[in-house]
Amino acid sequence: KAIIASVDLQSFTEYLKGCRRILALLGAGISAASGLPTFRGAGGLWRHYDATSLATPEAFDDNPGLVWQFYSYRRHMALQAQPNKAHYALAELSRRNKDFITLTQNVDGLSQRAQHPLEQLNLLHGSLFDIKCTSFYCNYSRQNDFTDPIAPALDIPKHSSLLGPSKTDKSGEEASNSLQDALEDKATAKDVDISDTNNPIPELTQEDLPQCPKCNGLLRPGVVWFGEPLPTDTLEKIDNWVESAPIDLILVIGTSSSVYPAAGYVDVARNHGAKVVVVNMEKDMPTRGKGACDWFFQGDAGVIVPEILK
Ligand code: BJW
Ligand code: ZN
Repeated sequence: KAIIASVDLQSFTEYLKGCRRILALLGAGISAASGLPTFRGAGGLWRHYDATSLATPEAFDDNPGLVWQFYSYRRHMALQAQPNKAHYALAELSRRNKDFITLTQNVDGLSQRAQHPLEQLNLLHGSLFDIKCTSFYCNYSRQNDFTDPIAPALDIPKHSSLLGPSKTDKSGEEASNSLQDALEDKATAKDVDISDTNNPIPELTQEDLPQCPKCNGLLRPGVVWFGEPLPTDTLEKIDNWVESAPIDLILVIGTSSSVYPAAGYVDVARNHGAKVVVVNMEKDMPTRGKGACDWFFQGDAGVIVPEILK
């Protein structure tokens, strides 16, 4: 249950009224209300694996089949999930205020599906629905590929007794990658128990995995793994925005603020004059602990964010 002290809310909304240049930094916690697991803490396990240990180039080199199954599962879950009131409230704020930009670490596509204006949405860690080739000399990539599963061998329902038959099980039906088709799939996020280890993880070979139409090489998810650079054009765009005038406010929503350079934007904003508001389920946040935030609202972002942006 959300706890909002009315004095805090009042002083925050008073300040917000005078704000023009606002930044939001989003993390996995904003999508928790949509039923998607976070990375750290409870829910940060996929089968026996720590989610962050699979989000590395080394894990993919080592066992692309395993890492693809993890991402195929994440794609499936994200497609079954719906944006929540926090995604919609931020989308609405962006429509009202063209001096507001959002930096999201999330790859789940929920802000986009809440109609967040895209020119004000910066994807720091890529997207589950972008795909790119791993071959050194090949620059193949594609965006907004909602095919689920992305390859027949990655059909999670086939390997899990916990899900009903998927659309692709219907013989003779052509694979489609439209978002609408993916959303019509009947299974729901609740149907999958990620801690369930009864179904062994199948060992897949390269032929089972998504292949590049240009060079037959192995494709990979277009997300940013540890040790990889964030998209340069996105970082430049943010830099230009940050440097162009003082910042009034940064909203830090549902992130452990433990991954850089994303977490560093809190200090960047503060150094450009911003006040800091943190929305998090847990009160022992790094940004909070350092005594460095001006308002802290503890609780579910899905409840708090629409409330404080009203
Ligand atoms: C709720 C809630 C509810 C729950 N309501 N709240 C030392 C110092 C500085 C940097 C480094 C360092 N050592 C290594 C580095 C670099 C490294 C890094 O930061 N490591 C740290 C772990 C220390 N960073 C990188 O490697 C980055 N690249 C880089 O630095 O490149 C440099 C370079 C330059 C030039 C050439 C080459 C390299 C890349 C980082 C990529 C991170 N990728 C991932 C995976 C993305 C794909 C995928 O999704 O699978 O991004 S890891 C994972 O963590 C994911 C997330 O976006 C990211 C952040 O996690 P997030 O969103 O904060 O989630 P959680 O789970 O941590 O927190 C959720 C929060 O929500 C919690 O606080 C809950 O309480 C809260 N919550 N329910 C509100 N209902
Ligand atoms: Zn290729």
